[in-house]
Amino acid sequence: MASAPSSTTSARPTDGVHLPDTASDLVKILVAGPFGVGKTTLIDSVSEIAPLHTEEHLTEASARTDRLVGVRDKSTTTVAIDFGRVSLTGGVVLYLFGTPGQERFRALWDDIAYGALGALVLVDGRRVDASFDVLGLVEESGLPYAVAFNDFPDAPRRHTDDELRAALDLDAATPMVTCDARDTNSSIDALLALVEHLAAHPRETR
Ligand SMILES: Nc1nc2c(ncn2[C@@H]2O[C@H](COP(=O)(O)OP(=O)(O)OP(=O)(O)O)[C@@H](O)[C@H]2O)c(=O)[nH]1
Ligand SMILES: [Mg+2]
Repeated sequence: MASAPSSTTSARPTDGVHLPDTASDLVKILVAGPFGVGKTTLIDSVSEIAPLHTEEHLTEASARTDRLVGVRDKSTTTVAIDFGRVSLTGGVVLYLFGTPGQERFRALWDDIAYGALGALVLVDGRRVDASFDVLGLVEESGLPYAVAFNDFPDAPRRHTDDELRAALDLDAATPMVTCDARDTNSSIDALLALVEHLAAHPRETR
């Protein structure tokens, strides 16, 4: 797996509310991925402000709509967006918008993606195919992105980087890192991999 930049380049502001005086580049980033992959967890782990969540309990009523394969222990789900903010050194501030993971929220995608400069796409190594739809959406929207494989303990380790890249049909330039969304430094490293990619491959129309 490609290694991500060191998280020591991140900076947390002091009061957890206001932007640091050094803030110069404010960037909207999507945190995308399938149902239950860890989007809410990642935003929680890095946000310097109290994150906004729109969690609701999963009920029997949604059992026939939501694919619970691989995420049977989940009791809540995001029904609109997650939102958080993290400041990096160099004046870059990321506004993180977590997308809902379920197919029935597809209609929200264009609105949530509006104005974003890039996306961090989370992939669950236990069910790689669950990420295909989201990757398709991100590519369709022309957003540069990085892929973060979330480190679930029971994920199979039998695939090489090349095999995973081939399975996801990733360009050679697309960053691919491993990540534990529960861990702040690991999550920041994944975001830094994306930011470095955005700096190296800016979108033509912004
Ligand atoms: N081991 C491990 N567990 C994780 C990781 N990321 C998330 N989890 C766990 O996976 C479960 C689901 O995480 P969520 O953050 O709710 O996933 P989500 O993508 O926001 O889910 P939806 O909004 O319903 O699509 C939680 O119990 C997390 O603690 C990870 O990187 N490693
Ligand atoms: Mg969520």
